[in-house]
Amino acid sequence: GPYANEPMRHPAMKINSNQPFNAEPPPELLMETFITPNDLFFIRNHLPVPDIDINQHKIEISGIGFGQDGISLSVEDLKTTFKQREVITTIQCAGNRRAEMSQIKQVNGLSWDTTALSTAKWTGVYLSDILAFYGIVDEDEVGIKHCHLEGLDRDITGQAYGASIPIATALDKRKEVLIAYAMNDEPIPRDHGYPLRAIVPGTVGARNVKFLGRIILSDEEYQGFWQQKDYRGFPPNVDYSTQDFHRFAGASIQELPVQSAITEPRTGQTWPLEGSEEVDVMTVKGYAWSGGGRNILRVDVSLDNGQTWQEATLAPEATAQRYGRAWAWTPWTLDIDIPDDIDHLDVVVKAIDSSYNVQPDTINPIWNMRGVLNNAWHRIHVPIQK
Ligand code: MTE
Ligand code: MO
Repeated sequence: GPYANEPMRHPAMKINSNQPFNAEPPPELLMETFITPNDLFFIRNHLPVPDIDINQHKIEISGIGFGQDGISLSVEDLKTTFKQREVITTIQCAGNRRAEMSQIKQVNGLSWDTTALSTAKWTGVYLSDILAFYGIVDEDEVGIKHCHLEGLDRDITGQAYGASIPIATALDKRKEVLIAYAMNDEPIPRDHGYPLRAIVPGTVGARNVKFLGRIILSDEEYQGFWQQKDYRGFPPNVDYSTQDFHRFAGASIQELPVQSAITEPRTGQTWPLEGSEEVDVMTVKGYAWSGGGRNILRVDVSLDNGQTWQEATLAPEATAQRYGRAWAWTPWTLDIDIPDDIDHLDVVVKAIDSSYNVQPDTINPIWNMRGVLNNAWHRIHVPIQK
């Protein structure tokens, strides 16, 4: 069948669906390193993984500005014609933390926990360099509005996975949109887009198109299912019982909102007291991240549902990121003194980004039937064992 030729996967990955393959890494393993090892990078496939011969592969570029026939470039052409660039980005799925949203009211989609995101160093060429080479530098002049990115993975009807990004994002050098051929200094693994992948820093996972086959410049958005019917926000009052619910689909998701989560300890996991120390300490760890390159300014942790807050320590690799181009996440950690005579701790985290955007304190006001964009304060419940 169509899934007979899937790649090998790391046995520690927590599988959300087998065909197509979807899995997230255990949180403790994910947060061990700033850059995620390739075999622990979360996997989100909508379709079987295609098997592409890098020596035969050519990426086609067409549409407005590319004449009747367009052009095609081999991987070798990309490497020899354009300057090599490196970008470290966190890719986050729109459905990260969907499982929590379902606890409020059932939503539809893969039940991701807190780790449908990972970070890698990508090597490739800027899409803006390629477009400039062919004379396309100003979208207003030629009437281009969207840049389509289409994969080579297809469903049984022949429909490919595809998406689009605003042309302003594609043309802006400072957005660093990449056509990548390497992930952490290795050829991109099949699950993550071999041989070529679009990397759109600061933008939702869904637009980081893997197995990239075609780029089309257009005056309209990509017309495929995952651009038009999915990866859009719905208002909280609309659900599948709403008549003609597709009418309420909002704009396609592009840059993501500010996010944070606790990865250690896990909710429900009992914390054993050492007893020998004067004060028992619990080390809490997690990540924060924001879309659009917005830096994380601060991560706040509360033990009393937000009455009082303590400031977490941010990872130096994260705080060293340039202003407005913080594509990678901000790992953080905080040592908490465990008060005497308690049998549990409820820990809450929230982050603030460089636009002073904050996270909503509860899920209710952002609940949506597709379970996307959950960035409410993350809360864990930790039983304390005396
Ligand atoms: N590109 C193709 N061609 N096919 C896909 O199924 N999934 C998208 C995106 N690009 C997808 C794709 C989604 S929804 C996400 S979250 C990311 O890839 C996941 O990237 P990863 O599997 O490398 O983590
Ligand atoms: Mo996704």
